[in-house]
Amino acid sequence: MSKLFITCALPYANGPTHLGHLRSTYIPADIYARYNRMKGRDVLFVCATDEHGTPIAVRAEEEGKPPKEVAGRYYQMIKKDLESCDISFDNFSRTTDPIHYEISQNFFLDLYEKGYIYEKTIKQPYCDECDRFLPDRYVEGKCPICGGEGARGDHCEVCGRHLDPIELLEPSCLICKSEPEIRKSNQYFFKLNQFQDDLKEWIEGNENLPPNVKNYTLQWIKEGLKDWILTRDMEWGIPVPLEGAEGKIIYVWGEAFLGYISSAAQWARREKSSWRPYWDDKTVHFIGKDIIYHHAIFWPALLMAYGCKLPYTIVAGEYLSLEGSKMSTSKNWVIWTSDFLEKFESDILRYYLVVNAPLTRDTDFSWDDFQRRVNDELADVLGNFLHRTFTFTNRFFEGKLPETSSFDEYDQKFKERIETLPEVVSQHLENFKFREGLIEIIRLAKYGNKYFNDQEPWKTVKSHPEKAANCLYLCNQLSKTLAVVLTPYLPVKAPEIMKIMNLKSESLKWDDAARFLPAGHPISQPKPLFSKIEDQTINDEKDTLYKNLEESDKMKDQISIEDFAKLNLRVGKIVGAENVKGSDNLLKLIVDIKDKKIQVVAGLARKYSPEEILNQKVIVLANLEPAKLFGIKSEGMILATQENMRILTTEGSIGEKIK
Ligand code: B3M
Ligand code: ZN
Repeated sequence: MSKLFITCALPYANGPTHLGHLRSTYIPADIYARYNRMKGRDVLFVCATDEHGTPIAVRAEEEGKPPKEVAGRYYQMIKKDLESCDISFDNFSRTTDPIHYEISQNFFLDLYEKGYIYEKTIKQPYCDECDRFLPDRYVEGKCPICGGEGARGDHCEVCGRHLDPIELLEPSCLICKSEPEIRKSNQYFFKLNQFQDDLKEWIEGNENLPPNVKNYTLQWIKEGLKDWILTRDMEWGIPVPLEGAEGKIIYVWGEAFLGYISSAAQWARREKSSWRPYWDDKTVHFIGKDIIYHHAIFWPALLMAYGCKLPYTIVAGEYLSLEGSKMSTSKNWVIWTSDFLEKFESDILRYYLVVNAPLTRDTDFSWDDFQRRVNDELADVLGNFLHRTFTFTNRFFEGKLPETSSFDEYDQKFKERIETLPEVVSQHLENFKFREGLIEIIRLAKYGNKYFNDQEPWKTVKSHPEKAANCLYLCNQLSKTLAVVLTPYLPVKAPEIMKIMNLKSESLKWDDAARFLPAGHPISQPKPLFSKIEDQTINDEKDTLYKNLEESDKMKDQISIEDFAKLNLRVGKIVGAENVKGSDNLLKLIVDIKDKKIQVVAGLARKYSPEEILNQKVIVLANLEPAKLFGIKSEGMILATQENMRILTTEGSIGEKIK
């Protein structure tokens, strides 16, 4: 029996899951796992929470609790979220499990001994105030490559690249906001550069990799791969297993991948089995598109160094927005899994998130569209077809599949479509085209409704009973086929259909889908399978969503009149202006505000030359806490528009206060 190792990206244990996670990663992976099990393949489907790294350390620091305790709380939450969405993991572990430490340290040691890891002294941001190095997300700034704002140490959200914290422009310490200094520290590097050609070859020559993964990755490889720093000066993490490396831990991305293996190893220990044959047969990683870089560059390179088989493919789900705007957990513009599943059944969520758009495209969750699809497609098309078939069978054929007589052309065509459906859906699922498979299923259910209408069994049952019998026989067949091929998508509803049809869901394999039931097979009285969602329900959800946003906006954006009064805004005249050496962006300005002159370092150099800005009357915030920019003291802020950097000028007189 062929084996299959399926993984989902390990969620960070620093927050619960939301619909974006489900859509990009967990639901598609689960459909794939369930489908393959039904195909008779031996599937090992694993995941874990990713419990190291700065997001968790920062969170724990904020809460004043040990990181492991914080992570443990989120582990429970995430596990529950995923279970209530029927994600059928064989194991869901934690990267703080001892087995993960052991596997990660051994992996690191192996690479070190093979000469793929070397030591080097490097410069790193260090916060004097906080008295520590600032790894990764402890430092914030602008992306040095695309200029994107709010890049966090090791990663730019805007261009998706992996960064070195030291390259960040305008860096600041996440905890105390001061500008870090640069200090030397000894770290361990992985010889990533050495794998550049092999990676390129693997990616170019791998026809299983989807285009989004291929394209991004090749573009990054073209820019050239630098060796990758694999350790950090940090307390929270897996200690570097080398002498003289006290106080250093393995970078979270240097061990998180091993979570796939350690979760499988935990499973193997429990099941008295072995995970390796699964890995060696075929491995498929499901991830979100933001971590393509890590999975298509770092991970394969690490595997090459270790001497292990590379994954068969990497499926990267694109993003989900909410009501047309980017999701944001900080603005509460998000739908949490647990909130959603308190009110709606998991299967209708799975349905909507899959049917909405192909996985390889960004898409939007909209409450109205969700209602429309559930009501039109699940209730009116699928639910209605099944319900009328089962009800009719009970009313006119004593709840048994009728005997057939010779089929007319229409019957024959319908029969053929039923017979070919499983193979059509199968082809899509083999190619990770989850939406396409589902659309085929709904399309045939729609056709089933049409066939039922056209055949008018409620009339023919009296005039031509053999015609009505053929119709109901075939409609029941379609119901069975639908139930089987829907099982990976709707793991709760599909067995309910089978129950009405007196079929055992556990024993039904994919290849049974098109096998016809014998005449006489009993069909029970149905209960409605899919109910419609009322307008009121949807309006309530929209209200809640917008109220959440308002509240978080209020908390974030509203200031009191007293807050405003704290701003000492003054009319000032620029009496000195020069470029800051080594910066294309900054001007050093002297601003006269009548009672004194203040020095301001302003990011206006791309817009104004020193000559242009000299003698301009501007509005200046004169009581800003002094800070150092590029080592130069700055005591205020010149007001300017954000996008175009146009200064706000005024006719007021120098020194005048602005209210
Ligand atoms: N923990 C979550 C993310 O960046 C990260 C994935 C690890 S997968 C090995 O989406
Ligand atoms: Zn600091």
